[in-house]
Amino acid sequence: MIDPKTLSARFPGDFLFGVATASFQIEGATKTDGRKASIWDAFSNMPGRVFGRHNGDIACDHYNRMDEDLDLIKSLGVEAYRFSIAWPRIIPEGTGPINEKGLDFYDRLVDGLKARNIKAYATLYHWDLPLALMGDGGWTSRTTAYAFQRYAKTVIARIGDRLDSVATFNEPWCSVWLSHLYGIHAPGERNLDAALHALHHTNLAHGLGVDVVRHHQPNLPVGIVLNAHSIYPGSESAEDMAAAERAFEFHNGVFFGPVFEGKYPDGFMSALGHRMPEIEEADLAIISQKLDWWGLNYYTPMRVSHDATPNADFPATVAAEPVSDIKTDIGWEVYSPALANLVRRLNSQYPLPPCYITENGACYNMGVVDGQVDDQPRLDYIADHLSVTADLIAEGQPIKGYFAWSLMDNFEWAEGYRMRFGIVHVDYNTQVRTVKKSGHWYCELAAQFPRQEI
Ligand code: IFM
Repeated sequence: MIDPKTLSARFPGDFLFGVATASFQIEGATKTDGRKASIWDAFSNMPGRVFGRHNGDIACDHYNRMDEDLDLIKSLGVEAYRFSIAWPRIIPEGTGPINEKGLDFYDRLVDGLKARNIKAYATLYHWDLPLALMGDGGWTSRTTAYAFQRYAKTVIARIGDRLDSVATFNEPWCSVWLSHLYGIHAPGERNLDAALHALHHTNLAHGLGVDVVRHHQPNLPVGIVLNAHSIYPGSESAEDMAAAERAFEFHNGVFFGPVFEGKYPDGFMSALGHRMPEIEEADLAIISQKLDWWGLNYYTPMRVSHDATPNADFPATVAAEPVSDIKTDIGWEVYSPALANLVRRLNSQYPLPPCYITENGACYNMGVVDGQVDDQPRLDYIADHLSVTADLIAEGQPIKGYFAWSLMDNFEWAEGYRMRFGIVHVDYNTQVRTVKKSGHWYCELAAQFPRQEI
């Protein structure tokens, strides 16, 4: 086991350690204080969409247990808490009236963090789109980007003065491809044209959100959180290598390109540009405004081979076999070198600002035995990926912080509650929280920071 004190010595004294969650995954109270349905409420109530038809109605009941959860975060010794704000609490219909009670909740959350000397890292959109916006087509409609702009302005005007950092979007790859092309996440669409529309309108909404922050809180650092994929070819054949490059454009380039270079990737545009929605003249300038930081969520590599099916849509790839037999309980390959390769490639290809690892962690489902949760494989996973992170920093890669996903077990989207990522165990019957072995280990590490350099 890597000793946390030894590992801590490999990080700069101002490295930031935090824990992360997202609104729909922990809050519950989906009908309380004026909140209305999100696309995830509707999706999880449909048969066949979410394991066991689990839903977010109660989740970790964080809405009602916020103070004790903030105490829990404090007890973990971390410097920052990354959370997301639920749009359907703030503007329950997506457009229309603002719900003061929803804003009050996040006001209390941010004040509670300040009172405990914990930095507040907020995300404006972590997938809980107000259901009413589906009446206009959700993210496939350009109007949703403008609705997001107003929502962002409402949030920033109310709590922006006390945030330490804000991200516009969490993992647009999921809310675009996984939600509109692969049908796994809400709204469960499987249509490339819908996905291409969602792609551009999400990118536009990100840019409009950056505008809002720059205008209303010019000193608030703003960024975006991307689950960039570390992509490997299934073999060294020329066909598979080319497939991996196409996959890089499709899974990474369509976000990194517009946001950091002001353009969609060439190969992607040659193949699919004619099916994109209208890209108005100013759009790419809005999308590519300079950011203060970007967030990387990394869990597992992606391996692809060439798809020889005639007329297969770009990127024309199929999944290739993992190289490692080591998998977490959700079936994701554990392979930390992919994190290093990814960070190096992204920094060499794009002019990126400093990076925070805004999510990293592992799914292991062991429970409480005699008051303890022995989740050694999660501890090893986190230690291993932090060790890679320390090496990256040593070679000069600008990584400023790390947030463990997740503070506590929670609603794991299409997997419901059966898949657990927390460093704190949640008993969903009693709502008792139990810090796992990985949580105790992470606490020992995080408590060393910020370190006074002598
Ligand atoms: O639970 C999710 C989170 O909402 C976004 N990133 C990946 C996590 C694990 O799947």
